[in-house]
Amino acid sequence: MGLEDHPTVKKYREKKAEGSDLPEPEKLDSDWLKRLVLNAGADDIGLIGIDHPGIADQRQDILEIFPRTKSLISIMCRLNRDNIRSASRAISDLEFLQTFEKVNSVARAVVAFLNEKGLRAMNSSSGFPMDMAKWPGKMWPISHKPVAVAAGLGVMGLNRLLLHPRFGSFNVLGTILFDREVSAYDSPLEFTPCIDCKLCASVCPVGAVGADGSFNFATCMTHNYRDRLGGFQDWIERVVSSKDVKSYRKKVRDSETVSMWQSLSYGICNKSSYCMAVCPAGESVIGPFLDDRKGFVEEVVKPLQNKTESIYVVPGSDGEAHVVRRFPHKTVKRIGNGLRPNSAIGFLQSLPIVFQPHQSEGIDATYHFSFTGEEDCSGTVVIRNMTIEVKEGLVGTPDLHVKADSRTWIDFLAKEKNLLFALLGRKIRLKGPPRLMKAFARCFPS
Ligand code: B12
Repeated sequence: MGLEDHPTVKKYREKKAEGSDLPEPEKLDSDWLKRLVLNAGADDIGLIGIDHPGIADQRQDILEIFPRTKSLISIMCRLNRDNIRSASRAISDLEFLQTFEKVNSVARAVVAFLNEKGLRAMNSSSGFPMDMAKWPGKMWPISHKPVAVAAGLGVMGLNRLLLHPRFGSFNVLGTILFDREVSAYDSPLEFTPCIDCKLCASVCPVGAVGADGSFNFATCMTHNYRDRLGGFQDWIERVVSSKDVKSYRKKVRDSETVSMWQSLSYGICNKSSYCMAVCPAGESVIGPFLDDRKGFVEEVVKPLQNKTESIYVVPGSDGEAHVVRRFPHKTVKRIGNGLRPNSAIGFLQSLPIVFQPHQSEGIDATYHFSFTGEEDCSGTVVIRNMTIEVKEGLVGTPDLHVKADSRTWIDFLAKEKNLLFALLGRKIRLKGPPRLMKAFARCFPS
């Protein structure tokens, strides 16, 4: 049988001759597309083109996973807010898990429909799975928030969440990529739904959300993600380093072991999402806050602030200092967060993420790093006024110059090699006062 006689090929040729039942013009009708996505179960949607400046920094990543991308559909599903506000993690996590799943199924159904109509489209996960081989770097193929902002679904608030004009922060996002332009794209919202009440900053147990607009990624992740990613890594290392059952139980309480089991078996659970829970932004959310602010704080904010619970922090981090100062009734649990670089370039890139501003108080120094051996790269780190700046190459005059064999440096960061021995063996060399090295280490506790 020749290829042209094969039943699949014959069917394809017949269908192609019939033409598609989609609206024919090259550009898809945006109203038709929006109706399709809303009917599939989304609560709101926005459309942007691949060349939108708001996603310029992730354009390459997107085209790598789907080179045909011409347009992006930003999808939003709302979360039931009383669930998210509950002090019971079980109630809140159930809502997250189901809504993440909902976004994924809506996106999947839309992609299947578009495929059926002869279009090429692809959906990425709203949360997990991610590309774990890229850990500890950017493992998510698409950053949904910037896509949603560009597509007019909302604006990022002080809590760093996308605030929808109607549903506020109570939403989960997803993105679909597809291979056609549309008749009309959306524009960003002209105002921010954030009312700058700072309740998110007041409730965050680890102080990750700063009232000044700062956000401490590592601190948020260490607590929230105790039962996943780097938190799981730390747990495994506790298991391995325990010499017997008794010593394991000293490190990990029974409730923590079963919590890990739940996250692994049922679905990912969070230790906090309080910054979302207390947010009064959004037309359909703001009422109770405006009508009785004190009552709102009593009902929604106080139970989360007053809750007695374990808070997971890296020793010496801003998070630890925050719990001790602001929430002395909560129990500090000192852990590792698994955020250790596996390359010299990764080390330089990760610094802004793991930087602990308050630990850097009083430091005003420029550091040069020159790596040789397996990797040949260099970078400049400026720590000043409790901020950090990382530049490629050696820029300006350093107060301390660190020259290191890249492998030795990575092993040292992973606590597998001793600094003193590395200095004696000249695998790591310092030019400048060693106290600056100590000061540097203080800013990046691990
Ligand atoms: C990484 C991530 C996190 C990180 C960093 C959070 C952040 N604000 O960026 C952590 C672990 C802290 C986190 C926590 C939470 N997250 Co989250 N998270 C993501 C993820 C995967 C990408 C975030 C992102 O795009 N950031 C914004 C852009 C602008 O940042 P970026 O340039 O990509 O990278 C920056 C950071 O991400 C960071 N970074 C870069 N590389 C790495 C590597 C690591 C390991 C870390 C920690 C950080 C980091 O530094 C960069 C420079 O600023 C998205 C899912 C997705 N695929 O988009 C969900 C997402 C942002 N998260 C979401 C949610 C719900 C949460 C939590 C509420 C979960 C919970 N219950 O605890 C908290 C809220 C914390 C908060 N207030 O922001 C929702 C937000 C929905 C909304 N309304 O905005 C999203 C969109 C998932 C979804 N599908 O809906 N999250």
